[in-house]
Amino acid sequence: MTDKNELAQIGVVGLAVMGSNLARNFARNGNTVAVYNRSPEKTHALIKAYGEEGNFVPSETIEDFVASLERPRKAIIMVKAGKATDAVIDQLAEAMDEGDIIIDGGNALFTDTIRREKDVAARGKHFVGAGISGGEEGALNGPAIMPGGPKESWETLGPILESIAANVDGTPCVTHIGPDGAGHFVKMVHNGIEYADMQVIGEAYQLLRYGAGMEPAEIAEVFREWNSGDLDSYLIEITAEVLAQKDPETGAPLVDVIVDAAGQKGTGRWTAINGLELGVPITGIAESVFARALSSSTAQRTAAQEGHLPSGTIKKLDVDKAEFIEDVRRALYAAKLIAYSQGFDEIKAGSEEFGWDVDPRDLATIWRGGCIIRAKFLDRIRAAYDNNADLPALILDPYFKGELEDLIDPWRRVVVAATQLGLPAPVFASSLSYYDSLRAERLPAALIQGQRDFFGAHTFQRTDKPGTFHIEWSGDRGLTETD
Ligand code: NBP
Repeated sequence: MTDKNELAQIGVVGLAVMGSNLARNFARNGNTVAVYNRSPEKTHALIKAYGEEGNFVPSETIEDFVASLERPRKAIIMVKAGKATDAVIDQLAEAMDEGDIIIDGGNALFTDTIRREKDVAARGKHFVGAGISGGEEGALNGPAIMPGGPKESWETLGPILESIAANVDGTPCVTHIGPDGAGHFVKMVHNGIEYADMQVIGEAYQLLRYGAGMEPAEIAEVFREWNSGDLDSYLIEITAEVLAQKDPETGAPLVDVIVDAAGQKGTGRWTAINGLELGVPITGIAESVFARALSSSTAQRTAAQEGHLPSGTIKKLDVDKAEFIEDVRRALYAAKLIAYSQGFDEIKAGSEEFGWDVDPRDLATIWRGGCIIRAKFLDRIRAAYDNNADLPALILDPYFKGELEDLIDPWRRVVVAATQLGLPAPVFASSLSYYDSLRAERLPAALIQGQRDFFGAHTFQRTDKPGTFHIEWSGDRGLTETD
């Protein structure tokens, strides 16, 4: 139904797949929705196909669109991230009045959101950068939403966003994350964790397929079974679906006809870059981004295969298949746990750096539904932060520590097996090194400090007394204390 005289509670600008699904979600949940797209064809197509789903108010100019909103006006931008977002923000800020709210629901880089919030605030309007996860399906049926921006905007926006968000046990998967860029920041880290989660699933598949010699359909059954235990999650569920799928053209397993070069749109890369900038060791996420880059390094991969790079001695799997499958499950669980632990470390560091006061419990709560990394496991993460909001690392929570008792040996066995089988397992292996580094009483960083002092007089600290020291390497090699 459309009614040009009715004022809308919310508006959506940008009616490609995400925007039109989000607009339908608002309408289906009883909200009157103003809709506008730069090229009017998309607006017409939406109304023609889905106009009966609820109350839509279509406009062909941004001025009409703004005029069709009730005050304070609330408009969500769902256009291509980058310049298009800036252009639409400018148009909306021009046409809107003081106190109106502009929401960017695209995948913006959080530093852009910080800049935009300042600019829009200087023009007397509110700006909310909101991370939206769940893809097309989530936008239509209930995404997880991570809004940042001023707290007052949340008071106005909260009920309407709650009406369309996913819902788990009566709790909507949306809450105010923190000021300015906090929402887009946590959405970025969510996507980084998603990269790692997908990669560890991929590594488990690779080991079962080429280590244990299992066929995709058989592995699909294993994933189905895993989905009923600790690993119960959307990504494990869809993995079973993908592995069970046959290519409609050839009848071969679909996974065998898909080119093994993984794409990326950039949010995983941003997470890794930000981890480097903040000095947070998010090794699982960074390795996952590199693993995708390596998969797409076609020229090097071809040359390496044609050039027959030596493999060394490759062993065959010499353990019972059922035991190996269970070991792989546990290694996957352990590596996934590390990825989440590191992701939450990055959120904590970002929150401190930018003064956002993000509560990790909020994320563990809202990520339980709607988003791509939704998993039963998030209930455990929430409980961990409920027990201790200042956990130094998620893996130090008593429950997860207890889980690691059962995971650590299988995890070590799987990394050894992958090495002996000559199969890549970058996140399984690097996460284990991260874990052992955290546990190690002494790290080779002491030697690195010695090297740095040798070539650059960078000084070092001693284990036995306070102060800053230097060795006169090119002189008498005596110890001097520096200021
Ligand atoms: P796209 O990212 O493909 O963007 C297409 C939309 O942007 C169209 O409505 C287009 O209008 C509009 N647009 C462009 Br391009 N330049 C514009 C400009 N200068 N002024 C006004 N409008 C402009 O759409 P999408 O895949 O629906 O994604 C929307 C946002 O949601 C993106 O930021 C994306 O990163 C994010 N997101 C997507 C997913 C997903 O699964 N696809 C998930 C989560 C978040 P036109 O019709 O006139 O060309």
